[in-house]
Amino acid sequence: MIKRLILGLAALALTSCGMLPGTLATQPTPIPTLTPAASIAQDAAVKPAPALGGKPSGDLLVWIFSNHTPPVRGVNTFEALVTDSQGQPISDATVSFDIDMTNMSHGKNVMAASSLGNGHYDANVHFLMPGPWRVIVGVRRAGQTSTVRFDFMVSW
Ligand SMILES: [Cu+2]
Repeated sequence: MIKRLILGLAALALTSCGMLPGTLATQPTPIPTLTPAASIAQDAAVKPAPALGGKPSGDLLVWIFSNHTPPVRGVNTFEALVTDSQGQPISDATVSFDIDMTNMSHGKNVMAASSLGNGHYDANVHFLMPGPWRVIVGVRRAGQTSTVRFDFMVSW
């Protein structure tokens, strides 16, 4: 019964996008590999896994990692690393992951990330379909919110 319901929801999700899996002809693009700053590379807590890339936002630097490379349809664990411009971890922020497809909208889907300490924050994110997605990482700190966007392909 539960399985039936889940399958029904999946079919509904696909239908609501107006796309069937077979019509997704987009070739997955490689996800940029993180080239960490020397100070960050020395941080043993940083996972050696390939990342979705690192980007500046104001005086912050934000990296995003996934436990799947590339991310896959279904549940993935995303981890953000937030540092200052010198690579020092920022551990007192409130971090969120706002995900959606870039070629269609699946509505608002924002996950609050948990702090792992040493500038790391993680949350499980759920991708309904393969194809082009983006995550907007929100970093709230001292009353100010910075956002950093990463675009990537989700595979089957
Ligand atoms: Cu979709």
